[in-house]
Order: sequence, then C-alpha cells, then structure tokens
Amino acid sequence: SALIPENHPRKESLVIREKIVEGVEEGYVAPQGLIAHGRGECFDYLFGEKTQHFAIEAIRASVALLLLAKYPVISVNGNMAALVPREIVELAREVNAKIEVNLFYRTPERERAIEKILKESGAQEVLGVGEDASATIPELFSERRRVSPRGILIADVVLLALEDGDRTEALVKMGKKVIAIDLNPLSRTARSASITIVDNIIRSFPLLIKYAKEMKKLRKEELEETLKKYDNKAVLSSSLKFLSQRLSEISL
Ligand code: PTJ
Repeated sequence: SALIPENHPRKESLVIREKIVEGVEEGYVAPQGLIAHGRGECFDYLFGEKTQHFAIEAIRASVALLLLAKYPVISVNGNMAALVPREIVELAREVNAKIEVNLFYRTPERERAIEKILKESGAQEVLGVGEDASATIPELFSERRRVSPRGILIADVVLLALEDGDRTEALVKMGKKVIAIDLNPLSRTARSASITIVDNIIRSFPLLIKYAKEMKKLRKEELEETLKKYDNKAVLSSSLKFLSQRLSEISL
C-alpha cells in the first residue's frame, strides 16, 4: 500500500496485513480472518518470522505424503486466497492435487470470489463452489462440513491451513491424512493433524513447491522412508522447545 513507508522496519509484515484487509474490503476474506491473521502474526513474531528446522522437517514429510497420495486435495479458505493464490495453484500442479474452496463462513459470494482469484492465478478447475459442495463430512455442524464429492470427500490426503479444530479431527476420523499449516502449535488443528507445519503460509507454500520440484525425482521407496521416519509429536514438541529457548535467550 502507498501508505507504508519504504524504510519501515516491519514493511513486509505490513504489506501482508494490507492484503488481508483488501480481501475483507473486497468481501472474500471473512472479517474473522483479520483476528486469525493477528493471532498468526503474534506467533510468527515469537518464531523469529523465519521457517525453523521443525517446519522444514514437516514440509519435507508433507511433500513425500503429497507425492505418494492417490488423491490429494488442497483446501482453500479466504486468508489463503488472499496471501498465496499463485503458490496454491503451482503446488497443486507440482504434486497433481485438486483445489477445493472450503469455508468456515460459507457464502455463495465468497466461494465465487475465491474461485475467481484461483482461476486468475492459473487454476484450471476449482472444486467446492456452489452445487459442487453437495457432500457432507459426518459429525460436523459448521458450513465447513459441505465438501465436493469429487474432492475432499474422496481425498486420501488433504492439505489445509488456518483451519478449525473440529474439521481437522473429523477429516482424520474419516481416515484421511491431514497436512495442516498453522503457526499455533497448541491449536487443536496442529495437535490432530497427521503432519503439522508450524510456519507462516507465506513462507511454507514456496518451500513446499521447491521441495516438490526436488523430491519428485526421488524413488517411491525414498519418499516412503522420509514418511516413515517422520514423527509429528516430536516436531510439535520441538517447536515448543524452540519457543521457550528463544524467549529465555531474549530475556537474559
Ligand atoms: O475463510 P473462512 O470462512 O474459511 O474462515 C477462515 C478463518 C481463518 C477466519 C477461520 O478458519 C478461523 O477462524 O480460523 P482460526 O480458528 O482463527 O485459526 C487460525 C489459525 O491459523 C490460528 O492458529 C493462527 O495462529 C493461524 N494462522 C494465522 N495466520 C497464519 C496462520 N498460520 C499460518 N500462516 C498464517 N499466515
């Protein structure tokens, strides 16, 4: 935005914030997305606004899982569409995943606006819009239970971000592997996902794309080995240890 001075020490963070605000003004980001973003900013600040080793480990495992999946789907909400639309499309292309709009605060207008953004970013097909979201996830009561019968309903792997805990749990209960990007390692989503990337979507999507390009060349057995060695509990606990160590160091 023109209002952010070039030399502002937190310029990048302000530019990103501006994208979310624009999304709210244009109606495709939910007002609640502002609160979610602020929460994310706070955690990101504590993590040093850098992708840390535990996130890299989770990103590599995620890429292995996506490349091994039979039917991977990337689930998109308002905040993701505002921050990483082109990256969503590129990652989907690299790992051969479907793209599905799935909103907590679902309205036909928001669905269509997000579909438009994704198509302008190069997506051929966007699932979960209008009549296409005709299937339901059992045990869920929010509008997020509505999914595409050609997408999340039949997916074996779902990548999502800034997600609500109930739905992550419901997807896991349905037998799906869930990859969650969430800056809060204590959230229910972070705790119940199969793989949790504790990092900002702004940085993790480009890294997912980078590793997908590299790891595509690996043999199936090598990808399976990466997955077998992965331990999500250990990764979550190492993100918390990182936080406590960093805070002790700063407080000296
Ligand atoms: O677009 P909709 O209707 O589907 O609504 C989306 C929101 C985000 C409003 C909805 O899912 C929501 O209310 O989410 P929560 O429960 O606030 O959870 C958001 C989580 O994402 C929090 O744990 C934040 O720390 C985290 N988060 C926020 N921004 C980022 C993030 N994680 C990664 N990257 C970010 N940029």
